[in-house]
Amino acid sequence: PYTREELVEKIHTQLKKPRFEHVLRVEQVAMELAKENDADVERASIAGLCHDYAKQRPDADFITAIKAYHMDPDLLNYGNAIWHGLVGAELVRRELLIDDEEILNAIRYHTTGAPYMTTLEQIIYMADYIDPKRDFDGVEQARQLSHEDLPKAVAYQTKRTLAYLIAKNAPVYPATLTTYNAWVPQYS
Ligand code: DGI
Ligand code: FE
Ligand code: FE
Ligand code: FE
Repeated sequence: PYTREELVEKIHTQLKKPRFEHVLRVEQVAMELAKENDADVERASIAGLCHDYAKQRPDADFITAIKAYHMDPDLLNYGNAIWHGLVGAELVRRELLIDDEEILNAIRYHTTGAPYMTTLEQIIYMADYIDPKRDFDGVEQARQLSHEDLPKAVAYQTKRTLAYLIAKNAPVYPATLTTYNAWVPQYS
């Protein structure tokens, strides 16, 4: 496996400066949340670093991967926002040689969430959302909940994201709705 330094170097070649710096901040937040929740800090570091690895890949790379790895063809109806996590995890597996399924799932589900998420998966989902440089209505509440009650924070983000997509008339990926149903009624 690659060391952290080797991963950072590889990720650096894939991302422009603002996105690379986002990834380093998400790593730090993820490590903090891991300490607070007795999760594996090293896995939180790796997943935080790798979560947006594929964010700046051309669409053609994702389309090729969806076909080559026989992924759900419905993915082809979406775009980078959905692909960089769900399909990006396959690129991370092959290009960064990461085979830890929990790290791969944390990357896979960091945008849409999933009906069942381990503590590490919840941590990456939230760390991405509360990146200290993010500034949007509700981010302070999301930060507070993330440090107090992780499942409540997951429910909060899921509800806010769905409301935001609907307000924009954006297409909602079905897994995003499944995440809503699994988390919002139970943890809000
Ligand atoms: O990659 P980041 O910008 O750090 O963050 P992210 O991977 O959480 O991506 C967030 C974007 O993805 C945000 O603009 C909302 C969008 N998104 C989340 N769920 C869906 C979605 N976009 C569509 N079209 N459909 C979804 O279900
Ligand atoms: Fe992302
Ligand atoms: Fe996110
Ligand atoms: Fe991100």
